[in-house]
Amino acid sequence: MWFTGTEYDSHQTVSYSVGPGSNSVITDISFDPVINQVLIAADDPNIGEIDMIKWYRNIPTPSPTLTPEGFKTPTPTPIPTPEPGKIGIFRSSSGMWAIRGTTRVYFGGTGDEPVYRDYDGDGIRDIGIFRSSSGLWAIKNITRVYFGSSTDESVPGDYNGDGSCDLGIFRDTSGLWAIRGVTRVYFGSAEDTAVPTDYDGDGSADIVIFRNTSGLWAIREVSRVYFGGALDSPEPGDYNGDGSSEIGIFRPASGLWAIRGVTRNYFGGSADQPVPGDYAGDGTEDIGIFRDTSGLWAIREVTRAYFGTVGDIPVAR
Ligand SMILES: [Ca+2]
Ligand SMILES: [Ca+2]
Ligand SMILES: [Ca+2]
Ligand SMILES: [Ca+2]
Repeated sequence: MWFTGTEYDSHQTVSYSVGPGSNSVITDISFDPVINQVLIAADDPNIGEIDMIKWYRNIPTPSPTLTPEGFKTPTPTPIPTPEPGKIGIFRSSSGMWAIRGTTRVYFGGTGDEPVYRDYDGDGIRDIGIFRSSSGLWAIKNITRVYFGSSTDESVPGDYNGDGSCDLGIFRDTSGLWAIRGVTRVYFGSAEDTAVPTDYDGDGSADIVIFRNTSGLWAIREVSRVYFGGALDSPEPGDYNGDGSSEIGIFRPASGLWAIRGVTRNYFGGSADQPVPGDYAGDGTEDIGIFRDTSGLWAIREVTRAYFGTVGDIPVAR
């Protein structure tokens, strides 16, 4: 199913068409004054898993800018900087994605795992799901491939350092890491949690496991350290903004955040899901929690907001 349409502004009407296929029907047309956009939604009842939505935005006419005469220096191709962490949720019961202040779309459904990363390297995270029952990766407007199966854990990351997230799975029964188009290696086992991120700061995600029975962090070809234990959730990230990730844990029972070599703080507790991310957009990971019983997002020293409800999966990073 697809849409065509004209851009909306305050003096025009929206036109649209839906196709191909005779079963597609318009299900919703509404205007959201908060984000100043018109929404048109459509659904093919024979294709239940993914609904499509299109927003039409009031785009102001750019004012002309004066071009200086004379010598011009070539403009280097800008390297996209990663966008800041955003408060957002995926509601698998309906397939709804809601990113606070920007996006509300339907993509995926029950049983799907949200994999919200930048798959095309433009610096903007893309909406996507991994459906382990079939191994489907569906990345909105970018790709749809089958990679992995029901025994696999998704481990998306930029393993080759080209700026785009690569599709990958960790099969703990054999310790296989299969990164599509990049590598296949064996590292870790059934007792391990995969925690890939860039620990050595070379721009590529590293293959890493956390073994909570012993607190072992094993970073392939880099190091092995012991930090944390059985009660802890591994939460690595670049908490000091130096370009490489630190080992870190969240201990729900006490609300402890322990970031190796950086900080120890108490924030949140056993009712909370850890959602660290760079919410301030300064290149440093912030400590944060999502409490689905109340929809609370509390980001330490950055913000507090209410967004989402029980059962929603946070997709902050
Ligand atoms: Ca992108
Ligand atoms: Ca890549
Ligand atoms: Ca690395
Ligand atoms: Ca760091």
